[in-house]
Amino acid sequence: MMNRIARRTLLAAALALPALTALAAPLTLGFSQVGAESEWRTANSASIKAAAKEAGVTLKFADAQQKQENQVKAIRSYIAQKVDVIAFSPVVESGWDTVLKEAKAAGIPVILTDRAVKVADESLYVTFIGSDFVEEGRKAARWLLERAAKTPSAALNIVELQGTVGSAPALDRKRGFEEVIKANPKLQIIRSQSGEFTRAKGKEVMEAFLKQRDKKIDVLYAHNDDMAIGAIQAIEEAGLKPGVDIVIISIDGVRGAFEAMKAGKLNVTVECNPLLGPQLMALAKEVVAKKAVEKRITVNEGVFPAEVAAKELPNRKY
Ligand code: GYE
Repeated sequence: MMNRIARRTLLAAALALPALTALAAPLTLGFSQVGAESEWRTANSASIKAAAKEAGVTLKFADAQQKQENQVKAIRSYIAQKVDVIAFSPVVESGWDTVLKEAKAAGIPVILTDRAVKVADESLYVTFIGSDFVEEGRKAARWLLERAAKTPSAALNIVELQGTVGSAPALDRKRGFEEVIKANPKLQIIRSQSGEFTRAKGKEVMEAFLKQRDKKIDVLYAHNDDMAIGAIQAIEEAGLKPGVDIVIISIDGVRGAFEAMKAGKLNVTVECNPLLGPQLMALAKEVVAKKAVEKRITVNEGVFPAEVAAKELPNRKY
């Protein structure tokens, strides 16, 4: 017959078993991606998928095709599937309160990646990992201020291609840029419209800007490289030299931008790092293990003018 100690040990082991299995079971992460609108986004999705594999995380991944309703649907389905943690890159800033309350009620933690949300109750998400978009806008404008200081006589009419309407990067990149250009009254934004972060739309809107001949366009500020690349085509088709006749500033720092800079068609790109996968997986594990994490995790980024493009291109990872 088993003695009391042996019985207790057995009992303790049996009780611990479910906990152990839970520990050993791979963590399931439900991720709702914005879409596939840009080179940045493609690199971001690839990073998340590769990092999940590497970290042994079971990833459920849905592409929302730039539609908030698709993201809400994906998040609801992750709740129904009882995933361990939900992460998403919100296409726009507002309108998330209801679905995030549902996740909270289900006890599923939420991590924001890349883009922020505006919610009344900040406890609806655990943490946000991504870039400081206002600072990116400021960096773009500082580069222009310095350049303008070298040609003091020039009037500098700027056209702006904004990102997706209502998205954090579009709102913040506009705000940061406007804040800094105020220092020089010659820098004026004469037209500003959304190019939805895509090449096709960037080209289309730039064509429309070029057709309005009331004022000369000196500078293009594009909220991402893809729209700048689309606009470069429009500028060339209009018989002008991009990077020379019109100074072009954009954001992201994707390979396509470095190639355009090497060809002398783009003047500067402000880096925005899409390789968030490894950090996201580490965070997801910590959050599921109920460890305390920072509410806001930012990414370190640089500014790359055309002069360094050829040297930097081989080092680029996206
Ligand atoms: O700059 C743009 C993409 O949210 C930082 O989204 C991201 C932006 C990026 O479509 O290219």
